[in-house]
Amino acid sequence: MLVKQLHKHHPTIPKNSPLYSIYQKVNNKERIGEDEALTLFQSHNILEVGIIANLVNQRFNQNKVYYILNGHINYSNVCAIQCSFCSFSTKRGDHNAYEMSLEDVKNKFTTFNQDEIREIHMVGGLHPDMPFSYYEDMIQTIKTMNPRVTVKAFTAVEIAHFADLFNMSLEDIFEKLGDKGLEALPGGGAEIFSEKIRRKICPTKISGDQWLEVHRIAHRSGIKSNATMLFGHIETYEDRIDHLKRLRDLQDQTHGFLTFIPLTYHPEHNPLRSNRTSVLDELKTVAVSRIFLDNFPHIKAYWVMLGIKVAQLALSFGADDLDGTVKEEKIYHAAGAESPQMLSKSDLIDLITECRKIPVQRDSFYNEIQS
Ligand code: V47
Ligand code: SF4
Repeated sequence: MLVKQLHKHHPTIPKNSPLYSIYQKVNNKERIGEDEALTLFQSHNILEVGIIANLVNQRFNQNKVYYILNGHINYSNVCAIQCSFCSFSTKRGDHNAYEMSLEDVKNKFTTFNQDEIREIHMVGGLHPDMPFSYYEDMIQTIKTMNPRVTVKAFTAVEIAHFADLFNMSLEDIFEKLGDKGLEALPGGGAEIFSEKIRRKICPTKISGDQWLEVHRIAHRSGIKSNATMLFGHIETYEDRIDHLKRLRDLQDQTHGFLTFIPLTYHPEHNPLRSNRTSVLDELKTVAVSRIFLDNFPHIKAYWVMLGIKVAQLALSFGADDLDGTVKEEKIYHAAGAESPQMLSKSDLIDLITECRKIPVQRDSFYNEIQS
């Protein structure tokens, strides 16, 4: 009887809690401001922050948790710039530098289960001199081999690099890559938009405003995208909130973002700093993102980055998506992620049902796939 009652009524926050007014606001479907986001970040009451995040998540996704059968292809780790948090990039000629030929991409793609796979996540470093046709051909090859697969490829940083290198407008790039079958952009390269922090961690990368501009043009060209935030290094709470605010503002204008993915900084094999942030900070960041980004339908708990157990916990703190099978991801594993190289479909279903949530297989655009 008691259990039944607990399930019927969502948990609430006591009237004397410092978070009560924010709780009420969110409960009334009002948008919270930057000051309120700071109050949430500064709160030590992680459970109350989670209760508020759950209000928003329930509104969007009820008890569903999404997953996708996907694979990663990192076509090259050669990169023209060096970000201080990156353990993946190399300079051409380094002993571990690699470039996949079109044939290599084909072979890699055939290692994925062709009956199951729905999405390829394809990104790489900023390669100094591959021709534009290389990128077009990679997309076309995958689409020709398996038309059911969505190609989600190239971060805004790579797209801006192509514009620069091939002297093309962003519109032109999206038109040409779209013709070959590009359907979505992954959310990488956003890092933290704050100019001050960017100068320290990725001084030669495009600015935050340029990143947003690439996504704006993508959305205008009919290409949906994701957004990320790299946190837990040298940024402040204010920097995180500024980042979320700029994303929320763009989403108000375009509605082209599908999901937001907070990415915890991993410290191994890169020079930025030596330790990683706490699990509490990770959960709080998931929760505050869920509450603040009231125009993003989904928040992804990327299990490769959080680790499986924290990703499961994040499902009680506002996240509704675990990403997917993620076969052979390289960027996080280079930076010390201890998670496995891949999960199977039944692993994902088990992880979600263990949390008493409903597993839903999706495509890249969150259409449900009956399986
Ligand atoms: O932009 C690089 C991050 C991102 C480290 O769109 C690091 O569905 C932590 O964007 N520690 C790429 N993070 C990954 C990414 C992504 C992942 C999963 C799904 C989607 C999606 C996008 O990885 C980079 C950078 O922010 N990164 N090095 C590191 N040491
Ligand atoms: Fe290059 Fe991307 Fe690594 Fe920066 S994060 S060094 S742009 S691969």
